[in-house]
Amino acid sequence: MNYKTLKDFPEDFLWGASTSAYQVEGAWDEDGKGLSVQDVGKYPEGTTDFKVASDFYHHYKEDIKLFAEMGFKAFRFSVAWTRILPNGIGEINQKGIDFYNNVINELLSYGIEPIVTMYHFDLPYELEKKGGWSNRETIDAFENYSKVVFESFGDRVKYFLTINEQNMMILFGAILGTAGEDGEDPAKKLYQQNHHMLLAQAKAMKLCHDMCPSAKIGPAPNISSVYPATSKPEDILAASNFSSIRNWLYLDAAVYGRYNSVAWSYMEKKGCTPVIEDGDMEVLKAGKPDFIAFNYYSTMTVAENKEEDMNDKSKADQQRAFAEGGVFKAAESVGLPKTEFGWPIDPVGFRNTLREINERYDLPLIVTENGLGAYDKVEEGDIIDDEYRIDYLRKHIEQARLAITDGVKLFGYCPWSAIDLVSTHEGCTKRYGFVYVNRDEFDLKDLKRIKKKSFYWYKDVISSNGEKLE
Ligand code: BGP
Repeated sequence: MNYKTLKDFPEDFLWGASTSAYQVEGAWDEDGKGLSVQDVGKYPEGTTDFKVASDFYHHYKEDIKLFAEMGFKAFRFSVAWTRILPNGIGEINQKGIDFYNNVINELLSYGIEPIVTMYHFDLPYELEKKGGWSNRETIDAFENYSKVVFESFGDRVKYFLTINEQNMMILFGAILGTAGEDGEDPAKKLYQQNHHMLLAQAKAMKLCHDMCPSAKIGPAPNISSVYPATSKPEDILAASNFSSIRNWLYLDAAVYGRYNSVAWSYMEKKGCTPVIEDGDMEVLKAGKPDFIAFNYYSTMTVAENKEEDMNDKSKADQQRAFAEGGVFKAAESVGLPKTEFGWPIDPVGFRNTLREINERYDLPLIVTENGLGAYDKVEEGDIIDDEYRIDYLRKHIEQARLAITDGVKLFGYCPWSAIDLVSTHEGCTKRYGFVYVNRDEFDLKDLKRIKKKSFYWYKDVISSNGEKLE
């Protein structure tokens, strides 16, 4: 739909950007921090580990100053569970609490709203050794950890996110380093883990409402509209299958406290339905989100897959679909350009996705990731001309405004990432930030911060409340 006049971004719109603890902090074993699954993982050849990352742990003041200079209204970051509970459960590490208190207080001193993700791919290794999310005790461990988070930070934090991209951990855990040491688990185990995470999330949402009545909480999955490769009814059905399995399984459970019926039938077909114990569904229903946070990078395109044994995940990741026998298979998108890393670029798909979520759930929405991974170059005079990133973000912000005009209750936009950090599986030279961090995969150099062209551009976007995009 075209409009003659567009609605404005709301006046208190949360312009900001995002990071996650293990991808940005470094200080992997400092000040009492315990090991997470990311610290013991195997890293793809040619890519760095997460030991130093962007060293935000030691640079947070300098970095937050840069965020303030850009005019951020919000900063979305995650708490490393192992920094405050080194073993996942048990003794609290005061130094970890102190670090996040410092970060939160520093943000607030500039009037930047902290948006806190409680768990972003970094399960404590001590819990993983006891079975990780396959073990029901991890639900209690997460509830206990949530309690510590709410007790420690709930007096100042108004927005909490439960679990980052639970859907991606279930679909691509081996790639994201969250699947444990033996690589990908069988589907039966994965969907049991999924059930446990859903319960943990529901308990945390309930606890947040009980303990911090003025705070709001929501899930943070990766959501992408799924397109059929053609208008053939069979392709449309395949797209609906994949969307239920990839998107709605997670949001239906978070918002309505029930399993999506197509996703459930898929699990039945594969023989991987989870064991649901007495009282579980009541727990799911009792946890209600105040809003939906979601990460959007691109849409997915799929086609009918008639062959039962046509399963292929070899080229798949967060934004590249795969093939499931008799359910769907990845197809080429029509006419969409791709990033250097092969992810389709689809700003209109962003509007589609916003509208779809709005129609299904009718809740306020915040975008907690969106962005372009690229090999940035530093030219003479410390110039980083990342016009391609500006172009990507500009087109997505334009579509966000159209979605607001469509009636979507969007209250914030936090692209990925505030500063350069280490990608989940493609190293630190796949950069996303507004601020360049001077390091290579294996040469830490001086970790100097350099403002990219997009830094100045985003500053203008924010100060004009989304009016000035050129
Ligand atoms: C999301 C994750 C982030 C982030 C981003 C970019 O899936 O929530 O942690 O890294 O994708 O992906 P990548 O790092 O694989 O390029």
